[in-house]
Amino acid sequence: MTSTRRTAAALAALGFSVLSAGVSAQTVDVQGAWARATVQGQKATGAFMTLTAQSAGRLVAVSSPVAGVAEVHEMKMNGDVMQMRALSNGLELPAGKAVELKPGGYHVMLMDLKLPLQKDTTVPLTLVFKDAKGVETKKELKVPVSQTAPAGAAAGGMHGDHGAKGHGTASAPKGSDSEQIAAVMKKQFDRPDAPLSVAPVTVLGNYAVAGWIQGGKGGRALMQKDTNGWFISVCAGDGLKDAKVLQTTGMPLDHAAKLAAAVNAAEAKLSKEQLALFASFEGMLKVGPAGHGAAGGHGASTGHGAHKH
Ligand SMILES: [Cu+2]
Repeated sequence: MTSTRRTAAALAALGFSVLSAGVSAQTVDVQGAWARATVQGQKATGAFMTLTAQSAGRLVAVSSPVAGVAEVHEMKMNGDVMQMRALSNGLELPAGKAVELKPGGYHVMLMDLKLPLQKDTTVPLTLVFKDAKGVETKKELKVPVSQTAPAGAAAGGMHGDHGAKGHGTASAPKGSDSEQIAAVMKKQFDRPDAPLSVAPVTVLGNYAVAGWIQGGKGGRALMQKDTNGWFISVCAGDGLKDAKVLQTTGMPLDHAAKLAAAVNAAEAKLSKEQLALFASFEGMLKVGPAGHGAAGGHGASTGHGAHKH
C-alpha cells in the first residue's frame, strides 16, 4: 500500500471523501471502447478506446476478470518488423488531449483468457489512472466485444478489419512487390498480440516466396499476382524452396527451378533458428485468391499458428 493510498484510506475512515479533502482525483473520459472477439483456444486479444484525461496523468494498470494477465502495450516498428511491448511506466495521458488505443498502436492486451470473447457480448475492464500527484483512481467499464472496430471507434492501423475484406475491395497496397506482399500477409494475419514479420521476400515474375515468423512459429508463403494484385496461394514449409514441389502448384518447371534457386540464395545468410522456423510449417495449405477475406477460413482471426497441425 502506498502512503497516498494509506492517507486516502485514513481520510475516508474519518468521513472525508478523497475529493473533499482537496486531493484532485483523475477524471478520464473513455470513448469508443471495444475488445476484439476471439475464437476457441485463442489465449489473447486486444481492447481499444480513446482516453482523454482532464489533467495530466497516466493509465498505469488494467485488469479484467476474463484475463489472467492484462497489460498496456505499444506497437512499434523496429526496422521493418512490428514489435509489441508492455509499457512498464504506463501510458502517458496529457491534459485534455485524446490518446487513442487502437489496433496497430497502443492497446490493452488481454492475455491468458479464461474463455473466448464472443461477439456482441461485453467484458468488464478496470482501468487504473494515476494523476500527477500519484493519486490513483479506478474506472470500471463494460466493453463491447466485436470482430472489428465499431463505427466511431478509433480506426485500426494495419490491423483494422483484417480478414473482413475481400480481395481487391480495399485499396491495393502500394510500394515495391516485397512491400505489397508483406502488406497483404500482414493484413490477413498480423494481430496485436501476435505480430507477423515477413522476410525475406523473393519475387520472380508473378510468383514470390515469402518467409514469415509469428509468435514462435514460422513458414513460407507462395504468393501469386493476378490483376487484383498479390495474394497468398499456398502456405507451406520447406516445400516452397523445392522446385518439384513448386511445380505442383501449377508453375512451369523452369520457373519453379529459378524461383527455388532464388529462395535458397535469399535465405543463405539466415540463422539456423530462422530456417528451422520456416521449416516448421507442416504440410501444404492451398489458399488462393478466394481465400482472401474468408474470415475464419484461413484463420483470419487465429493467425498462422492455427494451421500448424
Ligand atoms: Cu499487445
